[in-house]
Amino acid sequence: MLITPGKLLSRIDSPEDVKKLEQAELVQLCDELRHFIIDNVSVYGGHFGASLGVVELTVALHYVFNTPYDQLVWDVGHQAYGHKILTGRRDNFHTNRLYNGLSGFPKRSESEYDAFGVGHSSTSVSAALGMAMASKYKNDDKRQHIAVIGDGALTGGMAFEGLNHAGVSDTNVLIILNDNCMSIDPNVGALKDYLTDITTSRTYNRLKDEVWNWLGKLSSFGKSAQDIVSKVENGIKSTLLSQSNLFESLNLRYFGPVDGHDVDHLVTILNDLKNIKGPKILHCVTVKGKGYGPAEKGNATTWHAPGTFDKITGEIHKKVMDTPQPPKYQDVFGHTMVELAKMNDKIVGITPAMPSGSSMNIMMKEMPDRAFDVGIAEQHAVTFSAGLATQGLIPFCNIYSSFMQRAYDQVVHDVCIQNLPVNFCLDRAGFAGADGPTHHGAYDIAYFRCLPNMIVCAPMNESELRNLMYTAQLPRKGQAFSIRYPRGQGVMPHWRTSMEEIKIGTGRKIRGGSDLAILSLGHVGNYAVEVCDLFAKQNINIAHYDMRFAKPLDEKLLHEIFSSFRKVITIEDGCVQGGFGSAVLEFMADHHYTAEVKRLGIPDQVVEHGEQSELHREAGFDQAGLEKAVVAMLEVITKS
Ligand SMILES: Cc1ncc(C[n+]2csc(CCOP(=O)(O)OP(=O)(O)O)c2C)c(N)n1
Repeated sequence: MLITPGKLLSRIDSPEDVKKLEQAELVQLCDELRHFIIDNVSVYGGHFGASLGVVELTVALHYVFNTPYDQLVWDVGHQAYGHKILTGRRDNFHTNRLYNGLSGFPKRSESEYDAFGVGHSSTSVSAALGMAMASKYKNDDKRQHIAVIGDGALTGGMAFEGLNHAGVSDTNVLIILNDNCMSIDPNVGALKDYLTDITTSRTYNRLKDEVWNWLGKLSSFGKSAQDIVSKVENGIKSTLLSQSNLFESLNLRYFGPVDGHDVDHLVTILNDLKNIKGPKILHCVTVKGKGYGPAEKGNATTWHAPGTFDKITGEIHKKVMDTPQPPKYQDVFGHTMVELAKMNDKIVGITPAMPSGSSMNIMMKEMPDRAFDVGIAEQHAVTFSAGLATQGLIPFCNIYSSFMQRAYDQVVHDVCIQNLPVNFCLDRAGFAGADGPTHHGAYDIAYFRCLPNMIVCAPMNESELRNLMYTAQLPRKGQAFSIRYPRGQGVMPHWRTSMEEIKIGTGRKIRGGSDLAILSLGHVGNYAVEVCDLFAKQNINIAHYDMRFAKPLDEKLLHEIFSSFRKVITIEDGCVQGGFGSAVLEFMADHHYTAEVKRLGIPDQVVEHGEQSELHREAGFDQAGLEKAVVAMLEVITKS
């Protein structure tokens, strides 16, 4: 379906074209940009509310700053659709997030306007500061460096590490705080309350308005602008000694709060800020989903990334199925948490800012005292869980596999070295799909498998997930327990099975065979079930083992397998380097087995975005890839 841009937007092929417009025309451009985003996302899906909330900011930034010479860094990047559309990607925008199409996030290889690649949050201040420092080093004091960061992303510790450094850096960095009181779910924590306080503090804002009055005159004051601002600021600082501003305390000049939807005002302010040297922060108040009624009035979490919808009625399209469908793994996690927590009062749940994404919100609703959203703070989530475990509680810390990368040292230093029994549930393990490489959970088997005091497992279906969670809450002496499962649905429509213990480090034989053995880890084992059935019809007998644990390996089962088979295929939805297949090879080497082994998994390269099935196919471990691997091995058998 062809989506036609409005009259002004159709003429915008780059920010140069935005600059050619009269300032008075920007309101219309914003309107057209907003509608273009609504038209596209309603048909093709993607992130939604965040991009609508920064339409005016996006237009004002490209109107005022000289991108790509000036460096514009978006935090997380899910709000950069307007930026993409204004920077030469309008006509390709319908391919956003599709296989071989545009990335849903800024990406350096995609455009020179994407100053820094993103996907994970809270990196923008550090990245922009690095760029600003490089300009300082090169004696380029003309170049501007802008980080746009949301109030949610600001809860991430790394953002504070950046602010802490920026405050003493004497660099030309402008941090724009896009404050809409939302993360994906409502923003949490004391910082959120602080931002609300400074947004609503009358004394503070009255005095700040005086700064703005002065700033209005800046252009005519030319070089003395700096002095004027300093004088007014000093006045404010002494008056507000008892009410000091967090950002100013960190030595950043704080401006705002301003209405982030008044494009005219934003242009004036940004032009003025361009003339003020040094690190500074502009606090913009915006509304997530701005300009689209159902998103503004409805549930902002739903409209963060609603999928496709009817743009007239606001009705979100849902697939209607005739037969009961398997649930999403995340929902099995969420419901099972509540069931287990009712049985065991030591269980608590932790999520870093992903209550809806992980379905921890089910427990948060039923047991608000026992489930915690700690903000976008993976490192804190892990160490907080470690603290809970020292006191005998049983934490289930749910973190997407790719976000867990943030907290690796905490897992090593705070959990494993101290041998604390923390349970990790890694959602979105394997290919994440349309979010692409920043979100693929490719590495966790490899990065956890090498740690002492760490158990690594993956369920093949809903029932196994429940059993593994059940097992993880049983008393044990130390050891972290990591359970990884993919994005999306499992395979069991009737999934509320009774739970039972799975002995740690045991796999199961799903099917016997004689010609070849497939060893699977996790949900991709279901491909193996299909493949074995297929070959059985041709009297080729392939054995299949659902190994369940990458660590500890089921050595008894492996001895059995390598004593019987000369041909083995391992399959996992994780990196082949250092993953489950590698663990099997290590076992073979340690025990002097020889066999031909083919490892299927995520190759040693950056795999881009697309449907999960497309990516499995590309990586060669979907059903067809597995079939191919079997055929290749059996042909060898026939020849020999
Ligand atoms: C390290 C990390 N953890 C979690 C996420 C998932 N995530 C994506 S957007 C988002 C909320 C960001 O909130 P905010 O910065 O306020 O932007 P808004 O969507 O409100 O515009 C979260 C938690 C992420 N991208 N990176």
